[in-house]
Amino acid sequence: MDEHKSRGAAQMYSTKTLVIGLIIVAVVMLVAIFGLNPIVSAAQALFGSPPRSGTIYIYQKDYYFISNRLTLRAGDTVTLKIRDLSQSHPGHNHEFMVGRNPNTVKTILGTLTADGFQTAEDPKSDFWGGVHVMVRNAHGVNDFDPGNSIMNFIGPTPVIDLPSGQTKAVPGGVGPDKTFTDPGSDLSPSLQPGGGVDMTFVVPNKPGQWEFACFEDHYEHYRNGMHGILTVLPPASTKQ
Ligand SMILES: [Cu+2]
Repeated sequence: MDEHKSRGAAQMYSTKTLVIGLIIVAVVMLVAIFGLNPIVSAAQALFGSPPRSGTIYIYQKDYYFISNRLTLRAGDTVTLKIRDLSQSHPGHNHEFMVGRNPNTVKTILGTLTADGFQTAEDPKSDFWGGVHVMVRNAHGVNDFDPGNSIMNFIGPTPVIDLPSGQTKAVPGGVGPDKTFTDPGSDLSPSLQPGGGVDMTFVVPNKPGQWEFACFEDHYEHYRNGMHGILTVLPPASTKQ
């Protein structure tokens, strides 16, 4: 009887070992075939990724973002440190826009994405609409459109895009008491290779899935894959 029991246990143990072994082999094979990143991305798409807060670096490469997935929680204060790490010669300018539904254009090749997001047209539907954004450490900035945000600058101020397509250079900085906004357009820093900006803001209570993207070079960057997914979670419950 005892012998029978221990044989059963041994059988169970070996079946469990076999299943675990097979799972490990399957994972190793998937990583070998597809690489790690697509599998991590797929897992994040399936199970979500934990929200991040505080300081978050976003690197711009040719033509993709690192990371291309970002989860934030409404009400959290975050500082996005966006850095253009273009490695091409010559390097590429890159943008960072957030929205939904890229604009489209009809071409002989069919309907293709065009510049910017449709959500920018209405500040209420835009991620940045009414959001106070404090910009610090602006360097190597080609130009900066504040879009629907209410934007302040501390320290060196880049060339700022203003309504009606004008731009304005504010040498020496403007300080936190001066705000800029450009209703109806996308918030968009355009960075030169090696450039960067730090944008501090409270994540707006606009839960759901958003996209972040670069549309430089007549939208070629977007079409080449330079876009990622921003997931905004509802604010943390205030109930204890
Ligand atoms: Cu780009």
